[in-house]
Amino acid sequence: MDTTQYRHLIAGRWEGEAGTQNINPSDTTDIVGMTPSATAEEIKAAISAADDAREQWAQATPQQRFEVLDRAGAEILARVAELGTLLAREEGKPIKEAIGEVTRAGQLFKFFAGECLRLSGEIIPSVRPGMTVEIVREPVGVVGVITPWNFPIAIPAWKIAPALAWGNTVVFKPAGNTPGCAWELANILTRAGLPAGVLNLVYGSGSQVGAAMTESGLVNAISFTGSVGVGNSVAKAAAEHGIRVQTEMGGKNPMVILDDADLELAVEVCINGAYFSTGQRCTASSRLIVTDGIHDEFVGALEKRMRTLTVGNALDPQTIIGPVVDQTQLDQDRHYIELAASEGGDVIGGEILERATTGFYLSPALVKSTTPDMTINREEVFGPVASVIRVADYEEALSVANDTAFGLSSGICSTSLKLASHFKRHAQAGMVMVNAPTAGVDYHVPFGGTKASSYGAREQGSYAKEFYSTTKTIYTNP
Ligand code: UN1
Repeated sequence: MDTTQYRHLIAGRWEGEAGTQNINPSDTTDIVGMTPSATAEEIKAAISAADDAREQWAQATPQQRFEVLDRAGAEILARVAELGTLLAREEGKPIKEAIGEVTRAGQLFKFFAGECLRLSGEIIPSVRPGMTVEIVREPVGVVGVITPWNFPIAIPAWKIAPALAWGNTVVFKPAGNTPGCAWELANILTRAGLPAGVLNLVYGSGSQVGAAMTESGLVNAISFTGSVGVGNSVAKAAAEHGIRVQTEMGGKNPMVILDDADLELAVEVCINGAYFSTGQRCTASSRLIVTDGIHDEFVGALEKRMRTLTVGNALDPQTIIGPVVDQTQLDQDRHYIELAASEGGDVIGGEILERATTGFYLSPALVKSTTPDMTINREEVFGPVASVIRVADYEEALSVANDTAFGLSSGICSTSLKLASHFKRHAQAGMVMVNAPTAGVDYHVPFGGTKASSYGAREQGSYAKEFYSTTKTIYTNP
């Protein structure tokens, strides 16, 4: 298969010498592409280009912005199979899920294209005679977009599309593991007619690009998705420089299974939430909290279903669970699995597997008989690993579900309207799922969490304007 030479996109020009290999985690002999790493000058040039393009894009008409985003969405949707193959190849997401993610990216561009036409303000009578007050929304300015490898096209889409829709310019720093999707996206937006400098793409070290963004004096907002450690340091640096910031970080998402749950549905919900996308989702269900009466039957059925999950090459249509993204992540997954066993958990699966091609294959792991204080129930693994906590009743389930530093997504499987309704109100999370997996969200509604999971305004849907625009209040005395 092809090896693509990626380049930075700075002020409309493709630049940089390709240096690092982009390796296929399903087959480490397959080099997907070669990625450059930005020098300090290149990062500076990208930020300046975004600053230079600010005024032009801020003044573009809603129609001009709509057309660019709509065309980009159309191209993504027309190429879902091809882009899905690239995504599967560079990230290891099984092809069907990869195509699903690319489709979501196309839909996000279409949604935010529509948002360009829905920009509105308010006119309010002043408390002073004769005076009128207008409240209008304006772009924030230059937005730094820092994205992770686990959703290499959907997350860039849900940050870049609203940034552009509300008239901002962008400096985009994608994750090192997934440069290919970022490269395609930058090409698509360029072909869609985005003026030079409105989107700038730089590859390189996260800490170097992040520091350049916060210290440049030209970046007005940063949207970050990634680990808790990096997210918190980005937020801190942004605050020190008066930069608006939004961070989406980890999860330790609970899925509560009550005695009255539909067993078959609960098993499917947990299989999907815990293991799809190889568990590499901040929304993954990693703590399965199960009440006493259904515990044994549920765990037995889940184990049986786990054994049917085919682990293999992401490009093989039979694969349900792809490889882990790289060796570092595989080591982290194995570390947590071993730690869970040493702390008294009963581990099923979680073994390194060999396949026809050399890759980072790990069988899904279930850690039974755990207690809420074990490390496996406190820290995010970010792999195909879930644990089971047995509880007496709904009250205990709710309290265990909320007993975490995180608060992204929280789920319950129950046929009781009363208990599910109580859970919806009392789950400490930004998103609550009833009889549905904690992961896998719609593209047109707010996304984000509470506690250590998220900081700043929500992403996605119309609510994204709270981050990507700012209000101006205008008083007129005619
Ligand atoms: C989803 O569950 O559909 O990094 C999306 C993540 C999240 C996205 C999850 N920001 O896993």
